[in-house]
Amino acid sequence: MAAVAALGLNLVGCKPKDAGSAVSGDAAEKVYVAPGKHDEFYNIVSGGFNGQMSVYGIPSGRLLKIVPVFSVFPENGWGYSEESKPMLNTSHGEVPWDDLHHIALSTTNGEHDGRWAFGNANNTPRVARVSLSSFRTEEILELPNSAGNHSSPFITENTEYVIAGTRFSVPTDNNADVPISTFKQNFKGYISFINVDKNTGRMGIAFQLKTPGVSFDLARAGKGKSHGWFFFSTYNTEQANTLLEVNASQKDKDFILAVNWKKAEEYLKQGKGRKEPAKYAHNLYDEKTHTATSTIMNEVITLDPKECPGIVYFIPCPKSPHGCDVDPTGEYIVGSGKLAAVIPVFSFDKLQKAIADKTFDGDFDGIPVVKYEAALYGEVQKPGLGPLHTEFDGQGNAITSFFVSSELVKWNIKDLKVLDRVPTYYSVGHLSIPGGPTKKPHGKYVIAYNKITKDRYLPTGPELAQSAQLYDISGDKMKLLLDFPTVGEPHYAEAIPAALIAKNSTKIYKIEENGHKYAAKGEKEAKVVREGNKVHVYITSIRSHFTPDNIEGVKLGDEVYFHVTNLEQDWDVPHGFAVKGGDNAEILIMPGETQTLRWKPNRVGVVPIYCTDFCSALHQEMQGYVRVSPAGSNVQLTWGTGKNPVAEAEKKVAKK
Ligand code: K7E
Ligand code: CUA
Repeated sequence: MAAVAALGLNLVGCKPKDAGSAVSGDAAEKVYVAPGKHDEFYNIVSGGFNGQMSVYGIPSGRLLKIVPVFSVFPENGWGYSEESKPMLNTSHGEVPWDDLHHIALSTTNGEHDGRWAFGNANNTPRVARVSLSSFRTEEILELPNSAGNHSSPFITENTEYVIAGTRFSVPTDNNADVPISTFKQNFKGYISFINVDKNTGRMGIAFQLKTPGVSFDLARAGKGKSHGWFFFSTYNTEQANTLLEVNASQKDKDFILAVNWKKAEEYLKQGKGRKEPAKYAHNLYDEKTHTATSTIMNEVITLDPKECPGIVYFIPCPKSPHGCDVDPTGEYIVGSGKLAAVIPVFSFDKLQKAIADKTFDGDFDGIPVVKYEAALYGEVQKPGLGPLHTEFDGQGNAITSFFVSSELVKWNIKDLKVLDRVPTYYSVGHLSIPGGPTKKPHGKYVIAYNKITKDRYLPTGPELAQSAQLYDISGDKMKLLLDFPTVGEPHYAEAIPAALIAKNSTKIYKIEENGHKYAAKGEKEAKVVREGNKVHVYITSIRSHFTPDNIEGVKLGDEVYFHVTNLEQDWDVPHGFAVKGGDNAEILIMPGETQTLRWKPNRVGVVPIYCTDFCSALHQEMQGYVRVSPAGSNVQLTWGTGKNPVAEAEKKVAKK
């Protein structure tokens, strides 16, 4: 137990000595973005336990948007509207929440192309793709044979693949009822290779690599000379299934797993893949029908490296590695052992030579282990305590985050010398340099995503906002410029020049292209249709009224579907829609779009509906009524907008 206590103490972050130190005099000027001016970078930030992505401007730190991904978001109806519900479907049914840790922005030739942001669901394993034009989640793909999708999503140079490694090794889905104590025999670590369509971004699981049962933590693709390879940090190579805090920290070294995915592709072509039954959801949002669909898939192709020599190798890495990062040239692979005293830097060339010469140190569960020294380029000595993640500035330097000693440390990749260190407030997790994981980092800033906030802001009860910190890295010394609070608990984030994204932003959806089954593309198409106990309301919104805004003939026991089409064709004119007593949320309808709110009235009366988004001077007038009558009542189904709409509609009905 003494060991546990000692370890526990060690891992709690400590406060840097000069906590609260002043920023340099010109800091304010460097982060000041004048009113009406735009930021230089978009910062796409993971939401951690809120399951969302958020978008900030850098250098101002201003929050621009929250993009719901894996979690329901009542603010705009994500997960509440009928159209978006299928996005949260999984093989377990609807899962309304997840834990999003990592962002991967799509690249072409290893450089940001500004098309998509990928994010991982850590709890119920899924990968999402968010459009950087509409800032909406377009696709969510569930991953079978996985548990705790932490080593995810990471992308190859041309976004050929998004990969996702399982954090928990688990028994294969179709042989799952085994004793936990049979970990070593039955538990496997699966890595999913998800292919991404060049034009549409559409994802699919190309294959899964079935590896020995270890925990995958993080990963990076090779680039340049190492394009075609992938590197994963692993821990729990002790293969413990209980008290991992102690039992997974026994070995002096864990592993980095090097995967030659080009070679895996060759084996697949030779038919070495095995089709295995698997159940997982594939959810797609269609911008034309404004509707998501969820398809349950039944099969996945697996590759067993034991049957495919030459695709995977283990490299020893001290100790409990967390981050595994590849420098812009693709030559250097940086491991960050949370419990290690050094930062090991591996050489891709040396790794290739060691593989060719078979400079191995035996094997681990049938996979060759390359000798540590044979793959090692060198070690950064005395870098700090608890290294977690490394990013690159594009000037030949790396910056590593240290959780325990609560600092960012800049070091030179070639000579492995520490150049500079700055404290973080407090206990930094991930860090992000704009373009840091790409072949051409944009540099200029580093942002620290801190795990502990304490006294940095006005106190807000037991829970404080997480804190991000922006540093200028354009000179020799890193300089703190700004603290800004964040939503959720950010882990990784990426920043990308605004110029790559802003010009492509979606402004409206063309009403004539609206392919929604229940769209009313003009007020003339507005109507109410009864199908048994289902009542479909085709309702339009335009400043500042709904058509229809008076509806009678709804009865207790009915299920009402308000299909709201926003007829506006102007940027930034969404309308909202809410109904009193509704058991879900509001919906927010973008110009040209149709969204549906389901409502099951549970009492007799006249129920108000209204627009929730302040859309015009007469926004407050944008409202209506629905009359709910007892089941079996003979009130006619009538509707309208205008002068006594219901009375007029009744007259028409009477004439027929
Ligand atoms: Cu927070 Cu990337 Cu989940 Cu490190 S991980 S900090
Ligand atoms: Cu429409 Cu307020």
